[in-house]
Amino acid sequence: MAVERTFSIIKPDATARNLTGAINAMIEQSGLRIVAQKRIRITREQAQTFYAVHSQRPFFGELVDFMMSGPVVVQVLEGENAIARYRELMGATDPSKAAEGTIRKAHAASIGENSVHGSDAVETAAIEIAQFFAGNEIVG
Ligand code: RTP
Ligand code: MG
Repeated sequence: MAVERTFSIIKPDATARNLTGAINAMIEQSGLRIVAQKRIRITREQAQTFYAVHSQRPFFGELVDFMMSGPVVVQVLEGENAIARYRELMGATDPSKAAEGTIRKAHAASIGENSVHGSDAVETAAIEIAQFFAGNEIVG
């Protein structure tokens, strides 16, 4: 299996509740390695670009406003099969449908405010990492 990198965001609902460390502990306990991390405020333009795939969905405006509503922690996670493993650790988009032991089951408030983002494919992971990190900010 290939060593991959995936892009993660600890979203504003989680930073507001001081959960960065709790979520990072779940990430590290799963065996994934945090190889880059910074706490930032996302601009409207960054949020719109990041979620452009959802621009025609009814929740797009709400999603962009939410992502700007407080600090986020952007991260690069590394490990074998990291993209699928992190999606599994995050749990379903709707926390009421997320499995026991997942980040969203443990911490997420609602389908909109669901605590974490993770890339869904190799191509999107590369694009998302490049949107927020320079190569020399990632230390594997
Ligand atoms: P993400 O992209 O953030 O990792 O989440 P995901 O793949 O599990 O879900 P996706 O379908 O890509 O949706 C992106 C984000 O949009 C918000 N959302 N709100 N109100 C709603 O019905 C609704 N549906 C999605 C969530 O924040 C979701 O994570
Ligand atoms: Mg998604």
